[in-house]
Amino acid sequence: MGTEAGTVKIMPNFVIRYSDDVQAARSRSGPIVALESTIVAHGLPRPDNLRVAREIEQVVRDHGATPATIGMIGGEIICGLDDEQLTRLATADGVAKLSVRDLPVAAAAGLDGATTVASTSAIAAAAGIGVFATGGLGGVHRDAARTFDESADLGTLGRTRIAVVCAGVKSILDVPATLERLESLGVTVVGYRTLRFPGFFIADSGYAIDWSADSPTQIAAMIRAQREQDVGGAGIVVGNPLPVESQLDPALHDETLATGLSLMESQGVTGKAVTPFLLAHFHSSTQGRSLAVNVDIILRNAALAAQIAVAL
Ligand code: PSU
Ligand code: MN
Repeated sequence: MGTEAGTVKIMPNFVIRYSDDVQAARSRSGPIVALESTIVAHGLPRPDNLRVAREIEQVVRDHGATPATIGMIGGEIICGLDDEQLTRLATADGVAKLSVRDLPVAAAAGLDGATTVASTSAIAAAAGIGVFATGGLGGVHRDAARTFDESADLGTLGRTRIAVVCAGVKSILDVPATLERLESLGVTVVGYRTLRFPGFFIADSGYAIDWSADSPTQIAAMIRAQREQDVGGAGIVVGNPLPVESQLDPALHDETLATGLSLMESQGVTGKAVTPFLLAHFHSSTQGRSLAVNVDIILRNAALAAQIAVAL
């Protein structure tokens, strides 16, 4: 990384840096909800991304919790991005997509970066934050038997104590294979008022799960039980489905996914570019419908996550 002429390069500090708000909430053991920044930098199109990032935080506040949006600024892990930092990640070009394995490299290079479900979970757990809200988890991709493409979100949740409120895994993925991997990795999966695994853009993925919870209090009890039992170190996935009337039209969904997958193949898109590519394809080819659904998903998850954090 070059340093611009005339600017003084300050050596970044590699410990997690907390905003005043988040630090105050941590000191009084107040309710905090972790939020990721990849959804802002790479998952949602501009200029909606910045507006939505602010709305997510506001929903958390409206439900009585402190939002802690996590990301990297100039090599420092920030827990509780301020508005200027959030704007920087939402609008700057070249913001890196950072999974857990990228954090040390990006820090040493002094980069700006957005954190995924994997890295946000790991950082939140290290910060003592128990609840995290996102849109949809990463998982096993549809051609994983050939490509081995499985999101690091899964492995990280297999070893990180965090409750992640999500609308299941992204519907661009192989849902049954992802559910199998979550089971192998020992990740708890609970439906919020449902025994069907949510399907992200679609209310029901078509697959059943073993457990459901009826209230934020019940989910908070599960989190507390895990801490007090102290015999498991994995994540708790809380699947919060969209109401059917709010989902993306399933026919439009399947058609858009099919064209997206074939474009991806013909353009040779691989690795960490796959998920942003497919989401961008949805957002650009559904006249804003998938975007509206995606925003709805995130805001609903932020509200439930805040209720759980308050109940804890
Ligand atoms: N949920 C969304 N939009 C997103 C993501 C989740 O509604 O953009 C991001 C999360 O950061 C998740 C990442 O961790 O997509 C998965 O990327 P990959 O498949 O490369 O692991
Ligand atoms: Mn991948």
